[in-house]
Amino acid sequence: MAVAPTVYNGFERDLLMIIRLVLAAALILILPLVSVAQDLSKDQLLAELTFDDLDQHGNGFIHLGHVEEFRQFVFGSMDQDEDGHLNIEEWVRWDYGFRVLSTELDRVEAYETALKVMFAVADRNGDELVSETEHRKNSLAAFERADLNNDELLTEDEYLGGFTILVAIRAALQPDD
Ligand SMILES: [Ca+2]
Ligand SMILES: [Ca+2]
Ligand SMILES: [Ca+2]
Repeated sequence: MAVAPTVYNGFERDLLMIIRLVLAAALILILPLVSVAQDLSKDQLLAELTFDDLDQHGNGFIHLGHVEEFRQFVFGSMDQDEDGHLNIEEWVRWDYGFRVLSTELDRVEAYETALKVMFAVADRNGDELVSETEHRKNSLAAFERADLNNDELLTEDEYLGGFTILVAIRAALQPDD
């Protein structure tokens, strides 16, 4: 079976992971620990950070091409054993910085549950693996759902408000009350 080539090597993967963790840690240190759930929360900031990563030209819009490029990077980075599929362990273990945040907010269980639900959604054929094709379809579906005016661009509002993967993670980080 052909395994999709990945342009990122292990070092780059690790580096990205480290950068994420450092950024997340920096956010946690900078912001006051009180009133995390209110007003401009850390997860909001982290979400905006992902938008800025995707908005490569800094013009306030994300193209599907940007999302696909980033998705390929994420897939390669998640697929630790490089077998071309994501299993649930690889899926849950991967972190963009939100795990650090979930620990900080004492929401690890909710965060992991959200990830497992997303895995089940992405695994369309139910073989307990997410193939690259499934991963791509999942990402495309999230893009289309978020693109409220169907102009094939996501504004920051569309992305933060409607990109399912992000919305689910952020919801999991909110306190129950
Ligand atoms: Ca794998
Ligand atoms: Ca599958
Ligand atoms: Ca749009």
